Amino acid sequence: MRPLNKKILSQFHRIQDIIDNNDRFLISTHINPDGDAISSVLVFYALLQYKKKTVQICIQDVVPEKFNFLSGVEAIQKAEEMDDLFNPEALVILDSADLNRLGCVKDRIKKNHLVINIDHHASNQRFGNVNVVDDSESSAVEIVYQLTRYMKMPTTPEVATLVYTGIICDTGSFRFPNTSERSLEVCAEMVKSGAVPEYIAEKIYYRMSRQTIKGLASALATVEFHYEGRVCCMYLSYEILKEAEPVDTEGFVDYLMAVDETEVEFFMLEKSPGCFRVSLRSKNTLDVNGVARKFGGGGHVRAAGCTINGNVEEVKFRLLVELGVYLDGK
Ligand SMILES: [Mn+2]
Repeated sequence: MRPLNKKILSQFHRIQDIIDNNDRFLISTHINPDGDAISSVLVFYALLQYKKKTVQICIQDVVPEKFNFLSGVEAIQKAEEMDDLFNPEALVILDSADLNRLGCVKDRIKKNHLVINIDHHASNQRFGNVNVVDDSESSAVEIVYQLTRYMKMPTTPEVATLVYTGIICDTGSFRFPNTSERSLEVCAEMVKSGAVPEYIAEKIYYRMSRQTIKGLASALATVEFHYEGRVCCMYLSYEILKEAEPVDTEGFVDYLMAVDETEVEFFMLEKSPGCFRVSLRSKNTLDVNGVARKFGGGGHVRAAGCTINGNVEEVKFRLLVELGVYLDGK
């Protein structure tokens, strides 16, 4: 294991103190949870179970079906299923740059709660009593894994599977710029500890539902190019999303990144009528975090998101105008 820097060590020490001195914990993560969010929650859950604590996990939105093979996933509750009588002493918030990212789970936080914040987003607001924020890490789960080692929890095959899953999801299977020597080393350690890459890849990438591939086809039919092909975008309308079977849109924007000679890609998902969840990607240096922040969102330099209201043409126009400023500024 890589030696931890002093600052992170002292934060880990404080987290260990909180865990040792409290019994009831609530773990949560951001809305529309992705593989890193779910894995980091479940690794922290394993850690607290190992320490014999009373734990509940609560996430605003439903966990996508493809993650149903992960150990502990059945313990995740939706916000409305939460036990109102459960009164946690400490909250563990993972992979979330600010408390608004928790959606309605934010309302559960009380002044007297101790808050542990572990994240790898540069834009993190340091809202916790303890904050472990390291944007040099590939994923939140990579940090949580280091905490488990610090606290001497054995890495079971189940935990190894969680950590490996979180890292491949956040690095786009080792394609994105956050793929580091360190994240590859951790994945090698996970394989040694019992994670099976082919099994995990099959679960994550080869189980798309019929409704999801139809949704992808609808989105791809809307592809447009702007600024001489430097920007590529598409959208998925609420009309298609509202059908009975859910469409899992995670990774849709990545299809746009496959197009040659584009610099920026964005995908507009109409979550409810007139309300678009926008995912932005940048292949080079253009800072989409800056663009997303203009609309109240955020993320990383090369991957960010925001929510914009309007009809699809208005939303697209506003994004293109903002992107134009950045494209000219290069
Ligand atoms: Mn993440």
